[in-house]
Amino acid sequence: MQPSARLVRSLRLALAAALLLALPACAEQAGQNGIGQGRIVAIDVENAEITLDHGDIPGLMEAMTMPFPVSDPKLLEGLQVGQQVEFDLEHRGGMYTVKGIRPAAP
Ligand SMILES: [Cu+2]
Repeated sequence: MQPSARLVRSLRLALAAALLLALPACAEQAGQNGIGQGRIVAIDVENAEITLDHGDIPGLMEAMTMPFPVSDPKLLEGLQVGQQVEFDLEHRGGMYTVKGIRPAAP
């Protein structure tokens, strides 16, 4: 084997090893989603926030009353304090965000 061919071969091996090592760093942690049910305690359109007295959301959190940021303040239009709702919750990077909300089926 000529020296140049050997060099090319070891460079290829080094490149392949570097690509393999770089792969796990590219995998971004995916968000977790859940659907919750509860009652509206407060609505804050200005701060795009809703406070919900919600039941257990399997895999995300137990029952409690807490404020949630909403992804779009328009989601709060037409909702009323005291209303029973169903909502879509996303958990990503330690943050809980309401991505959708609708009156609960009677
Ligand atoms: Cu909660």
